[in-house]
Amino acid sequence: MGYRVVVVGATGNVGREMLNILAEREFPCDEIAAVASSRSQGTEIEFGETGRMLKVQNVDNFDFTGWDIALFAAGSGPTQVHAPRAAAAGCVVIDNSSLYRMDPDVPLIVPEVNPDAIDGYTAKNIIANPNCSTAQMVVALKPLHDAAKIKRVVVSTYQSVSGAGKEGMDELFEQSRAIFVGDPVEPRKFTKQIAFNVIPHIDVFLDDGSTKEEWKMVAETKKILDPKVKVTATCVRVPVFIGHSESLNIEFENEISAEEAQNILREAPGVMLIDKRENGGYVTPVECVGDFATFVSRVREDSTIDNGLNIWCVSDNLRKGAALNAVQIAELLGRRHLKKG
Ligand code: 11C
Repeated sequence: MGYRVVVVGATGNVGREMLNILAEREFPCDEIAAVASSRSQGTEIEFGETGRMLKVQNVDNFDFTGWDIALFAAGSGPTQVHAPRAAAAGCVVIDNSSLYRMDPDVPLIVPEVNPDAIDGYTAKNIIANPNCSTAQMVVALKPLHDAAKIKRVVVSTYQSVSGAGKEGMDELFEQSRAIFVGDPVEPRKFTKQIAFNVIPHIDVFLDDGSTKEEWKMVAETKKILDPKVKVTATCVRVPVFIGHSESLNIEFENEISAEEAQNILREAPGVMLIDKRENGGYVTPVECVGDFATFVSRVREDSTIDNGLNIWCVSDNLRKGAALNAVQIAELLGRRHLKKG
């Protein structure tokens, strides 16, 4: 016997990946519902590559009673309305929006990092999924933190346009085409030209001059990994369709060599170390698309500080950064709490 699973926001970038990953990982679904806004009602969407077509249902009148798990990829507005409704109906919500992440009664989970925290989900029947740039970073940091205790991380991100949804991907495509044919370039979703450019601005500005994306990396890392770890971030949008990259400078309390770090990362859950120190011996975003792993390359010592390392980290932001992590949370929930069969 399996689960009755709902995907809310099923027609978006992340919702589609949720359906793909549920199918790929053979999540035990007895029944699956694809749910979205009224605009998509009645359209059909494939359940992964199973050939099974799902008719999209309208979230406004979807009854969550009797459903076990709802994976939400609907954005904060609709989530605010429908996630509490689903949770009150007894359906456990796994939410990809930022709405509940810092709520003390809602666990914020990356299964490779803080699986035990999931036990607190019963307070609200809601579990939060972190921001994509945080998720891949904490997967890479966790085994190193366990080995040598991290004091501080300086991270610079190179984030793909799919983090801004399908509109972001369309904008990169259309601007690239416009530049080739000599048409004018008109930024819409992004604040400046994204094609053949980089933009040091993701999400809204905060009073201290940082952006909300940068704040999320700081606050979410503390909640997931360790409140004592200090993080300072600069988040940058780059003209890549899928795959976020990060350069991490890490300062440890205890000594750790690059070779020790490589050996630890080689065995770490969720991490794939590709670090050959030769031309092409590292991973770039185009190579990580469709994969489950957080790839780590360029592990080296930082001789300008005591106990410092630099690493390069790349992952599919729609997968580990969103849909995969949500499905892994559902798997963890099944193993620990919602046992079936
Ligand atoms: C981006 N990281 O790349 C964002 C997208 O809080 O879940 C995800 C925003 C979030 O634009």
